[in-house]
Amino acid sequence: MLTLYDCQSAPSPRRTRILLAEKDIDYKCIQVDLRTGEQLGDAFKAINPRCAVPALVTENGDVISENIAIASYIEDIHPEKPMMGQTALEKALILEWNWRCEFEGLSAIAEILRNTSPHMKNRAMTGKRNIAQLPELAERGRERLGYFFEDLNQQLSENEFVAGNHYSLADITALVCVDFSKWVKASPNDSLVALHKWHKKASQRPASSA
Ligand SMILES: N[C@@H](CCC(=O)N[C@@H](CS)C(=O)NCC(=O)O)C(=O)O
Repeated sequence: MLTLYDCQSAPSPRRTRILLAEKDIDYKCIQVDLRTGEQLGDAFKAINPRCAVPALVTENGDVISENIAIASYIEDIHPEKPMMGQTALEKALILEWNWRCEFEGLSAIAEILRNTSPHMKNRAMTGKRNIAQLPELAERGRERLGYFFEDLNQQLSENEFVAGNHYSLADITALVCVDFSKWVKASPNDSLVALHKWHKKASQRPASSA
C-alpha cells in the first residue's frame, strides 16, 4: 500500500490527498507536525531529506517528494479516472495550468506568508536550510497573486474547468490555491465572477474535503 507523509493543515499535501481521493485510492497516512518542526528532525529526514510534505512512499519503498512527480506516478499506476489528460494537447494544457497555479498562485501566497509570519522567521523558504525573510517579497507576492487570479478568472470565463472541458490536476491545484489565499487575506476579489462560480462547484466535489 502507498504511504503518504502528510500534514492535515498544510496546502501542499492537500493537493496529493485530493488527487488520491478523486481516484479512490487507498493509502496509509502519517502526519508530520510542521508547527513543532517535526519535518526537520532526523526521523523524517530519513524519509525525505528535503524536509517537506507531501512525501509519498511507493509499495517498493521508493520516496517521491514533489506534487507533480507524485501525480505523474499515481496517474501511471492508476490510469483509471484520468486527471492529467488523455490527448497530447490535454496533457500539455493541464501541465501548463498546473504549473501556473503552482508558480503564479501557490508560490505567490507562500511568498506573502513566509516573508511576514512571525512563526516563519528565518523559514522564508521550505526545506532543510534556514533563509531570512524579505518583507518586500510579501508585497510582490500580493501583487502577483492578484494578477494570477485575474488571469484564472479570464480562463474560467471561457472554459468550464481550469485546463478546458474536464476536471483535472490543474483544478486541484487551483482549488488549493484559492483556499490557501484566505490564510493571507488575499482571496479573489468578488468581481471575479467566473472564478467564484468555479470555486463553488469544485468545493462541492466529495474529494475536495480530503
Ligand atoms: N513543491 C512542493 C512544495 C512542498 C511544500 O512546500 N510543503 C510545505 C507544506 S505546504 C512544507 O513541507 N513545509 C515545511 C516547512 O515549512 O519547513 C510540492 O508541491 O510538493
